[in-house]
Amino acid sequence: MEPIKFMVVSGFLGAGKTTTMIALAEHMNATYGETAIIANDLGANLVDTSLTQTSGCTVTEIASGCICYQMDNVVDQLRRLRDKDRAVFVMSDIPGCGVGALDHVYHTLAREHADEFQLAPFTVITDPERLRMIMPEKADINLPEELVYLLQLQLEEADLVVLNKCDLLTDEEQARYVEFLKTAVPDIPVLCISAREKTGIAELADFITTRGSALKNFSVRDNHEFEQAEAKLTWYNRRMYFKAADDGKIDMNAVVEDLIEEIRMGLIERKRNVPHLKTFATSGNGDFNKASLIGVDYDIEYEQQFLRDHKNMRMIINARAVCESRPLARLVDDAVDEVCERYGLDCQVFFTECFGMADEGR
Ligand SMILES: Nc1nc2c(ncn2[C@@H]2O[C@H](COP(=O)(O)OP(=O)(O)OP(=O)(O)O)[C@@H](O)[C@H]2O)c(=O)[nH]1
Ligand SMILES: [Mg+2]
Repeated sequence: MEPIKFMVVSGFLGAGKTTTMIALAEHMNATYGETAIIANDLGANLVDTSLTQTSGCTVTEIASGCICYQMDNVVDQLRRLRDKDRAVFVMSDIPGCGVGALDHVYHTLAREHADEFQLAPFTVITDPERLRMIMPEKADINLPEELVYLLQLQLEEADLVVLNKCDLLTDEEQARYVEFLKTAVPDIPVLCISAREKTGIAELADFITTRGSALKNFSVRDNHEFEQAEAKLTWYNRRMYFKAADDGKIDMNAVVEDLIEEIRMGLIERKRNVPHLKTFATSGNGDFNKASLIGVDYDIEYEQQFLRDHKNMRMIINARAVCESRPLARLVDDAVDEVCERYGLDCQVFFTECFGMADEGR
C-alpha cells in the first residue's frame, strides 16, 4: 500500500491554521487527491470542527488534548481516513499554544510508521499582527511576555513558515515581514498567502506535496519557559441553546455580537485579554454565524452571519484567554445573562469547561 502524506500545521492562537487547512483541502481535493483535516484542540465542542464541516471537506476531530499525547489515536484516525475516506493527504493542527509536535508526532511516525505515513513539511502559520511583537518595533499588543516567547519558539520548530493574512499588507509591508522572518529563522523557507482570499494556496499546496520534513531535533521537554507561557492561558468551551421566550423571530446576529462585546468589556474591566475567542451558532436549514475575536483591541471578524432571523440558535463558544479561569467563567455567565435579558431569550447550557493550563488539580 502506498504511504499517505501527513502534515502538522502549527502556529499561534488565531494565526489562521483552520482557515488555511480549509483553503488547502479545497484546492487539493480538486488538484491532488482526497485531502482530509483533523481538527485538534484541548477540551471538547470545537468551533473549528463545525466550521470545517461547513466547507464540505472531510474532517474528523481529536479533542480533549494535544495530538502529541495521543499518538495511538492519531495513527487510528490516519488509518481510518485512508481506508474509509480514501484520503491521500491528511493535515492536523495542534492547539494554538502548542509546541513539540515535531518531536512527539513527526519523530514517532518516522520511527514507527514510515511504511504507512510520509511526513510533509512541518508547517507553521504566522500572522503579521502577532509577528510585530518580535519584530524590531517590539509592538505591545497587550499580551504577556511569555506568549511572545511562545511565538518565537513556534517559528523555530518549522520546516516551512507561512506568512498568512497578506491581504492586510501592502507589497512593501509584506517584503519587510519576509525579510524579518529570513533573519529571525534563517534557512527556513517562507511562503506568503491569504487563506481568506485564497491567494498563494496553489504554491503552498505544491510545496507541501513535493517536499518532506527535515525532521530536525527540536524538543520542549523540560523547557520551563514554554511551561510558563502555557500557564498564562485559560481554555473555555461551552455549548448552549438560546430560544426566544415569546417564540418570535430575532436578529440572532445582534445577539452573537452583543454577547462577544459583553465578554470583551468584562475582560477589559479586569485588564485581561483573549488571544482567540470563537463562536459558531446554527439555526434551521444550515444557516450559521461564525465569529472570531483575536484580542480585546480588535474588531469582531465574521466568516459568515445568519441570513435570516430565527426563533432559536445553538451556539458553541471557545475562548483561549489570558485570564484566570474562575473570573473568566463568571464573566461569560454574566454576558449570557445580560443578552438574555436584553433580547428576551431563555438559555439552556448543555456543556461548560474552563481550565487554566496550570490550574491546581487539573
Ligand atoms: N484578513 C485575513 N484574516 C484571516 C485570514 N486567515 C484567517 N483569518 C481570520 O483570522 C481569524 C482566525 O482564523 P483561524 O483560522 O480560526 O485561526 P486558527 O489559527 O485556526 O485559530 P486557533 O485554532 O483558535 O488557534 C478568523 O477571524 C479568520 O477569518 C487571512 O488570510 N486574512
Ligand atoms: Mg483553528
